[in-house]
Amino acid sequence: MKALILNSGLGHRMGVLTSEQPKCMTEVSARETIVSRQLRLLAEAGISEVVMTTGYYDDVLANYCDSLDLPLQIAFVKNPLYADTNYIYSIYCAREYFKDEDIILMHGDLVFELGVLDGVLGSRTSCMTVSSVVELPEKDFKAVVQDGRISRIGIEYFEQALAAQPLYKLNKDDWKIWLDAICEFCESGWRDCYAENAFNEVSDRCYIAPFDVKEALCAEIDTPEDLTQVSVRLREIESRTVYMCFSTDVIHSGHIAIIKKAERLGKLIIGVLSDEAVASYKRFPLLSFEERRTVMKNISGVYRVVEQKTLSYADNLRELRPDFVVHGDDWRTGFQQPIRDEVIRVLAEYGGRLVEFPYAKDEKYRELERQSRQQLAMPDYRRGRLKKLIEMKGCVNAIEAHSGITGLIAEKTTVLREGKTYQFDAMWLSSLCDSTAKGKPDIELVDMTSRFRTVDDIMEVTTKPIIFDGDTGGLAEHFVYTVRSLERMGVSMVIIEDKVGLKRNSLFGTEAEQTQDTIEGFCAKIAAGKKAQKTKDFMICARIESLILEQGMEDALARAFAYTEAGADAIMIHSRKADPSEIFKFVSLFREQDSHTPLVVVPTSYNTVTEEEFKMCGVNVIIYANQLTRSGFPAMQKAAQSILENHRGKECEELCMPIKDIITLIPEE
Ligand code: SPV
Ligand code: MG
Repeated sequence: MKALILNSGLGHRMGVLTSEQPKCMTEVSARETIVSRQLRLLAEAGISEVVMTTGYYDDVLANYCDSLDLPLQIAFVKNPLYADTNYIYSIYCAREYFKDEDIILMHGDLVFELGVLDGVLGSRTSCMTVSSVVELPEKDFKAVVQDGRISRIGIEYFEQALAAQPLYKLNKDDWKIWLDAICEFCESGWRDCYAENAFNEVSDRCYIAPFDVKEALCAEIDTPEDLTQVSVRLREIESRTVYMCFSTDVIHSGHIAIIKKAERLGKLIIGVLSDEAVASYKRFPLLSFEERRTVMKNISGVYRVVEQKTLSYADNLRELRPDFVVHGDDWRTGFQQPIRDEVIRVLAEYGGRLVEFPYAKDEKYRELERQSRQQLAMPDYRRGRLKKLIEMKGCVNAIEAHSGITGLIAEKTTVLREGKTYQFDAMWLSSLCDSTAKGKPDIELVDMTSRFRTVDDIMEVTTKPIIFDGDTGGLAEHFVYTVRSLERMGVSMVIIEDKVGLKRNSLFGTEAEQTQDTIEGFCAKIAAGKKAQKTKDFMICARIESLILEQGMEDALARAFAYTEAGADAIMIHSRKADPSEIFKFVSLFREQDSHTPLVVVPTSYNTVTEEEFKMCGVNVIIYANQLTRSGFPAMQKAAQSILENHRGKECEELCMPIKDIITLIPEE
């Protein structure tokens, strides 16, 4: 598509401003003239060829346009009769430059904002800019609109008319009809009228729709007063800001395309979602916040980058008050919908606007996301992530998983509440649940090979970090092999408990005979494990059974400090009381002497304490150790009973997950 710009006239009403140059070279801002702005916007919109008719000061204008160094090929066509004819004749002079193609036609004294040009260019039909909110001008163009199309254009029409500005997009067929009429006019000696007079003769065959710019800037500059008004509007337009939020760590062409569109609306401020917010709603970011911020800062067209700490835009919008928020239209449904609703509410507080562009659903972008997830599942990526999450969030949670399917539940369960998304941070590979799933008691009977098999099943279908319940760790000589195997597999942490002999589940407490290891013995096991490990990321957590075995707080604390001294990366304090006070007491006494070693709790019996309360008192890892197993098996028992009672499956159906949901939970690769 070519652009035709009409610049043959003098613009004598501009006074001294046009005494040495054509009107289009009048400055409209500190940086731009009318023509330089028109040409820049056309070039940015992807137009590469311009035909410009000239007359007065044609050399000055051509030299000036060349000096702008824009990626445009400009053909200058001088109207030799510029002093005595109107622009209908300038168009006639340029007629040979148009070969069966759509064009953009504009007067050289027209200043419009970008959205107007975008709208005109995006119109499928031929169109002319009009405004339904601007008062009908006495002496300027008006367009008569009938049945959704323009039937007349001229100064003299007031009935059924709208204020109109000479900016057109003309599809080739309409343009040909109009141009033929222009040629006929000029060849019959009608050279001093408007080109629109020729259009009025053929408007029944030449379909031009009105394009309503409403209050957007689209105005001709005829007088110094017009210039003042337009310059003020432009300053206001150029100070507009646009806000977009990005969580992505893989920038692709779809992101660049939407950034380019957003940037056309104003100075683009990008909100980069914090690591914590990304991890909570999507997946752990492959690139840290700092890296993502640097990438965004260096994308051309990005004016400023800020952090967005939550999925909710509200805080940033209230602080920055952008004129526009830009987003893909994908968030109109699904879990992002409440976030969108909130954005609309906050924008309404100060008159901002939401602009949505069609979401790029390209398969190659989905593939990129799939690859990122696969990368997160790889041992080297997965292993270190627990440490990073603890550093990032202060306190993380983990839920039990004992199979591929429970792993998927731990991986995919998401809850959105009050603009925040919640997911589990990690998975706990419980010895109790792994044994129970195999119908065996939790006494270290399920051997390591089988336990590793469970880890493998879970790892194959998930990406989240894994905390492995290592029971007692066995003999120190055996434990070193366990450490290496787990580390190699990509497990993040092993927790071993300070017991020896036949291990029974801790929740039996003193009902079952259990022997606690000596401090020296257990320290030696921790030290051997630490020595065996090959990477910095892997963590060995020492689990203290003193409170379970009623050995008292002092013993628990003495062990905690001895174990950290021996190299433990974290301490798990266990209790089977419903009252959490002994746990709080331990945590507070431990924190008096050690502010950094992560503390792990398993609140199975003291289940009234909230995560926030644990975090406040200094806990770093909260493990929901058996809830999936304990909730799953009764449901299965009920289903089995129902079938036996009813001798058929119908009654049990309502207890069952629909097959469709199973299929979505387990996607085919
Ligand atoms: C497990 O889940 O296997 C544990 C935690 O070790 S507990 O059952 O509370 O001992
Ligand atoms: Mg266990």
